[in-house]
Amino acid sequence: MASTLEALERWVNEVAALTRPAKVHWCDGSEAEYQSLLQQMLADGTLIELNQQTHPGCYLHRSNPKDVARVEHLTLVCHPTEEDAGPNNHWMDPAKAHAKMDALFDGCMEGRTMYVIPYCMGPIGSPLSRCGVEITDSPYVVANMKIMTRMGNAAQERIEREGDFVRGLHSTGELDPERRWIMHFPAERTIKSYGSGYGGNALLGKKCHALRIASNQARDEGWLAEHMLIVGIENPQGETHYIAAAFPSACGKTNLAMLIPPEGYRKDGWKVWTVGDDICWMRPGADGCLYAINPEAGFFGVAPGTSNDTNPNALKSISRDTIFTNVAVTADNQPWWEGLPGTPVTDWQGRPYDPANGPAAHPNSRFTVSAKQCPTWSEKAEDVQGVPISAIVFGGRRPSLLPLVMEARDWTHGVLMGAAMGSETTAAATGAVGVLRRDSMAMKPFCGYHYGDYFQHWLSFDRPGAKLPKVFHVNWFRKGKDGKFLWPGFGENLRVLEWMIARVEDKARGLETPIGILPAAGELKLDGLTLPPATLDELLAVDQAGWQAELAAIGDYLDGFTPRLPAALRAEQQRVAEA
Ligand code: GTP
Ligand code: SPV
Ligand code: MN
Repeated sequence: MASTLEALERWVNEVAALTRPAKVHWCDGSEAEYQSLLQQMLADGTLIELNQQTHPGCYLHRSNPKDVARVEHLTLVCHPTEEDAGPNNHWMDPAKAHAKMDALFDGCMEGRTMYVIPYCMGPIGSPLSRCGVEITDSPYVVANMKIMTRMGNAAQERIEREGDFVRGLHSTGELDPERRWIMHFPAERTIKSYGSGYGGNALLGKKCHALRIASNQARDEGWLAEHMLIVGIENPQGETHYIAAAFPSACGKTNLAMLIPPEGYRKDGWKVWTVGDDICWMRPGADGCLYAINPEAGFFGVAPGTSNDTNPNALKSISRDTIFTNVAVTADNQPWWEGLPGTPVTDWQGRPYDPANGPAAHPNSRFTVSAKQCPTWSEKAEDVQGVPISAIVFGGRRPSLLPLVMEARDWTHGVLMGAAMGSETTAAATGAVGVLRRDSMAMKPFCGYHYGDYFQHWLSFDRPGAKLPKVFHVNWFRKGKDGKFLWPGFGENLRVLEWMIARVEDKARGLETPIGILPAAGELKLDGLTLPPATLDELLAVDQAGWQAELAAIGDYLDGFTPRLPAALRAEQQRVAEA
């Protein structure tokens, strides 16, 4: 359709008139284009070559030290009406926000190249996919978008066919935290981001489009855009169940998505398939089941803690053709972070490593890598129909109270479990780390509209003919009195997933408790694991007094979304509190 191309060209021209670049480059997504961007960034110091013998095609980017994470206080959702943004978002009047942003963009690309990146979130041929165009002055952003999305000609052709795309405008600006804003205009399907080059702030296909804007599209069109991994668990009979799990930032999605089964399970023939590690779009199919796609094509994963003990699949994925951001390097120029063997000599800021300066790698240092490099990458990630979801899992960092696993008795109870989620904050966003906060469905920083409406949207999937997944809540992060994690986590988490699958298949009875269904005695398979029985008891205990207080706090939290809080959700909280 010529008219779509015209609309796209008109917008690109408008942006160029405002930002006044020396050159405009339309990205075709080719390998040659990627290589030439790498060369240019190596020449100007944006990228530093890493050891090409041990890490072919791997490069390091050191960001501005004041630009290392998402900035939630500078991230706004500008609905025409403030109410629609909800108490879960920061808001500004759209006209005011546009004026503020356009003043920043005025002439900001002078003397530089403006890149136009057409991209598709999801397989090019999938009806569940959605497209966007990001305009940026950052070659680092272009290179990352090339890895993280289906970018270039194929996406542009789909856009021209479909006639619809999300507009994203980005400039790194001066990287001044005082002149930094990430603005969303859901009604216009538009994003404007200025002053940061960091992942979630700058790779607009990711959180800005695939969650904040897409959550609005999803509500209008009857689907869900979620901060979830998607993993396939294949049993020894060759049957695969797909599980979608929402954990807040830096709380274990990448790790669970790439899990390696414990030895006994491997011997028995269990396999794990990675479909996605951060974002999941799902919608009901004709058979009433929820079908999910991963809109991304790569991983933008947390580096620290990634090791052969915790996540060997991630480590294998990033042994070549990877962009590292804010990691340390060793004497022989290999990337390094806390959790890896070896010794750092240069820290993430390029200084000689000195423990007095803190960790060698930034706690939110990351790798960007094509998903295809993951040894457990699933063919189903390219399936245009998506994968059927058997179970939805919520979880967070909860040092106490929350059991290792519990199952919701029905969908409404499951929505309550998701809405009630809490977690300790992490380095993925600027601000204090380790502070417990509510993070409903792991979407607090990403839900692009009022949480009350969002909870109602979730509840609305429970309708005649629906075959909804079972809903669970997990907690890998319970700590003992010594401050250490009670549960070994990582690969051992498969034991918990196996119980969930047994529940889905009606092969485990479970134990009804006031807070939900827990594994009955003996139902969690622990063979080959040295876990003291007292520890297991602690992990599965229901502390009545603690839960009374928790449920009261959940009630208060939910009341914060009045008058848009669904009455059914408040009633469900009361039901559980009185159970
Ligand atoms: P985002 O990309 O920020 O959305 O994060 P993510 O949810 O994908 O987090 P990721 O899997 O990268 O985990 C981040 C941190 O959690 C790392 O430091 C991991 O080592 C730690 N972690 C992951 N799984 C487990 C687990 O089962 N147990 C424990 N104790 N730590 C875990
Ligand atoms: C997160 O913070 O949840 C991430 C990294 O996955 S970012 O893309 O920066 O949002
Ligand atoms: Mn994330």
